[in-house]
Amino acid sequence: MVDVRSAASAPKQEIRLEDYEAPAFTIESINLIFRLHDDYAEVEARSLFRMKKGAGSELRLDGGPYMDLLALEIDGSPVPDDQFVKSAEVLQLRSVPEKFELGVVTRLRPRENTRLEGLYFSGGNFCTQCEAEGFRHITYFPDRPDVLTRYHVRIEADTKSCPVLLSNGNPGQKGDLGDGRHFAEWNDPHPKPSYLFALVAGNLACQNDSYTTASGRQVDLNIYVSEQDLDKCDYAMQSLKRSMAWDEEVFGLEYDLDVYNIVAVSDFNMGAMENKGLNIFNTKYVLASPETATDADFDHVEGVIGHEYFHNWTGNRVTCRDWFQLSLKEGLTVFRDQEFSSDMTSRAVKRLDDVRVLRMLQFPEDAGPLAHPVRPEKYIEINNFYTTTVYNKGAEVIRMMHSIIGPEAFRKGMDLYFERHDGQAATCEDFAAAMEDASGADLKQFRLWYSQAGTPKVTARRSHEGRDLIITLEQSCAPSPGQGVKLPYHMPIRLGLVGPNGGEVTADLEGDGKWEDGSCIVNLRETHQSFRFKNVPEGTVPSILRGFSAPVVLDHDLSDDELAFLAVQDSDPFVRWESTQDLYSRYLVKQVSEDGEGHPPELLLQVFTGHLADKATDPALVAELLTLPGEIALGQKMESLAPERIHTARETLAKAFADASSENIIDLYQSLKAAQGYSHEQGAKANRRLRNVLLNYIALMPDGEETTQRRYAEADNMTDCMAALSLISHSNFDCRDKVLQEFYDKWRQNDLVIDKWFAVQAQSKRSDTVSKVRELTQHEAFTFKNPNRLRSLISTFSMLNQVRFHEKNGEGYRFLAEMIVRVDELNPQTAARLVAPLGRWGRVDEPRKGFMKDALMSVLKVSNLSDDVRELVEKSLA
Ligand code: B3K
Ligand code: ZN
Repeated sequence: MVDVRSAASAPKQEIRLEDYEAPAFTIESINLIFRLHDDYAEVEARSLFRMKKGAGSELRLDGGPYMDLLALEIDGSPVPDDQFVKSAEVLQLRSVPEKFELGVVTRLRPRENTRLEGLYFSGGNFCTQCEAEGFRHITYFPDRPDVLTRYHVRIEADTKSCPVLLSNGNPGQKGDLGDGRHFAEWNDPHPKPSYLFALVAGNLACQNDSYTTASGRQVDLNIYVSEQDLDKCDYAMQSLKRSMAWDEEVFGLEYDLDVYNIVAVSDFNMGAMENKGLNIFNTKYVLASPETATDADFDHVEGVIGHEYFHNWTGNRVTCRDWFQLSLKEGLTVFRDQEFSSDMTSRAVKRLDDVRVLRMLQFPEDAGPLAHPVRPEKYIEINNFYTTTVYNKGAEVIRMMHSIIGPEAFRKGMDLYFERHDGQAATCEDFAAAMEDASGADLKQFRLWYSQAGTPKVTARRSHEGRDLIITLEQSCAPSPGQGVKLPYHMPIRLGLVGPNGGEVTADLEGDGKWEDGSCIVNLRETHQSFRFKNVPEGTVPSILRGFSAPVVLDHDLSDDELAFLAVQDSDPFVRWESTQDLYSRYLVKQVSEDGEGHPPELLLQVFTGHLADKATDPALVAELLTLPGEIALGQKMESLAPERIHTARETLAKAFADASSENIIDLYQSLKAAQGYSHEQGAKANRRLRNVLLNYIALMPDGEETTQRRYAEADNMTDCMAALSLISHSNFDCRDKVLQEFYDKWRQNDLVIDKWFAVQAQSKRSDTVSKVRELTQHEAFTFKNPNRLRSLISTFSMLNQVRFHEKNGEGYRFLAEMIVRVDELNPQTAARLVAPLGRWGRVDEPRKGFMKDALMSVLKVSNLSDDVRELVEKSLA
């Protein structure tokens, strides 16, 4: 095993936004020749450089420690040794002409590349990952997003082992080279930064289709996968076509090449990569069949296919000037994929899912030692900034602009942004300016969302004057690392007024805001600001933060009865859900702090049974209304985390609901049984979602084991199978071990399903989980080399299983620390992604706090730690 860290050099220096300097050279074009061999690859790069006016004649190129430099030439002549200096990361040429062709030949070892960045080997195929700084591990080059050039690529490889040769752009010549080798050429007419370069060579099967764009251009669509997965690409292909049509319809954006290629590989650090014309995907987000993928998996495939496709405009045609601007493409593209999925499925349920993810992952990041603004100001390792703040909070920032200026102005703003910046590397400021210019709105204060970290808190209080209702909003934001004092944000708060009979009330507003589709969007800009609604009927209840219109923590003064009223009556699905959750949470938090065991109040049971009987609402939403707040969400509502007590209180309430409503639950469960067998239609998916939520309660009833086991045995799709398996995995049912073993034996050939098998055990609430998870790292199917496998066991355990990760003896923390060190030897990027849960020590009491810090310290003591892990561990301890 090669320890990738031993090749690394001195620790990297911090990079700062304020130090940005434009590049000194432009590059007209690059010709790349890849000569791929079984055990090495040779890369010849010829680029036409042109010095910018006033720039010095020194040329600095980025490089990496894992490649050999075989040749360096200027205009065809070797550069003498005394004319350049090469360190592990930089190649510096002392003096170059104003215009010249730079020739660089490097030798790489893709098979030894376990970091999965640059050129590597996965499942028998060569593939690349260049974002953010992987191209420098292929050749010496100005590897920065503001250097755009035209790529011509030629790939030469063995005909038998690599029949498929792909790169960006449109296909060019191909042919035989003799000696069992062949070649293919690719030309990308669109100038692009190096992070969008891609290459794939291997033995892959292909599903083809085609799409005709609005202006009549025919595009060949290809999805490349390994032969045995060819039957699982239909959904990805349909999703791609839906994405293409959606972007034309909603944003007037068409695809711009003759081919769109997608390749699925099993070893991948993230979900997927938007390389121009050649997306490379984690198999997890391409392959889906009802037998092997859950409904949620199908949704993720559609979302990620959409996301990468939408990057073609937001990311590729307009790219980022520097990596501090990452949210320019990621926040915007997440917003676009969320909107796409909302249009394809249920907008209400999609919003709940997105808010849940934001709260579960981004809020803790924003409240902890790794908090950073949507546009960070400094970093050591940029890969550590592909965070939920940059992505998901970044998307919320775009969504707020959309709310403030309205959908029409937003579309105009997008048009203007493309008109101004197509073909350029832009900044978040450019985007905000386009929105401002298109709408006439003043977004000066709004820009604080880009520069200030932390989740603001908004307090809403009511008062009455005669028949007028006055809502006073107050905002604050706690300090975060490097930011002691925060200025007030400009945030759109969407409000509604629900009259005593449940109808929407529209009242004249005194204050900064406007009514739109039954809701009023008010602009909160001050620390303390009031909004007067005139002449409001008595008994009207305000519905605040409809659609979760701003990423804040809301504190309101609604009574339990008012929450129960909104839970049933509000026209806004988000507030219905939120009110229900608030009601359940209030009770649970009280139970935890008082260690209470009493029966839940009648009001809670009424709300629960009311939702059970609701036939007018989408069953997928009803499923959410019947789901208790998760343990992590409950933990966030407490000063100091009490993991076991939260777990017990939640289980106790679930059992009380199950006991009190057993008949209704069973009746509804039976009535939802699919008459016609499996279908992937929205209605069928919604019914499955509801049915599986009900199964959670049924599992707690006297015949729970039998029903759950039957559900497992009769499942004709992976959604139902996993719902039952997850309950079995939590349980002490006699069948538990046998069922888990059977599942493994049945699916051992399918990596993505085996990932689920690991995850379902990592999530188990049983008291033996930590030791089981540790044991599973010794299982024949476990490997430290595959990021999906690592995430399914280690991240699932440490990020989703609150009660077991925070085991009082500190075993969960020590286990995670050991894993971080093990993974770092092979793959620093993935290792760094494991660190965050250990940084949450501020949330727990002793002895946990001490154990968490000890675990972090133990990582820091390891010699040769990667910059990736070191940066996050040091920050986590600060
Ligand atoms: N842009 C890539 C992420 C690259 C991560 C590099 N560490 C995928 C995406 O967001 O679409
Ligand atoms: Zn993205």
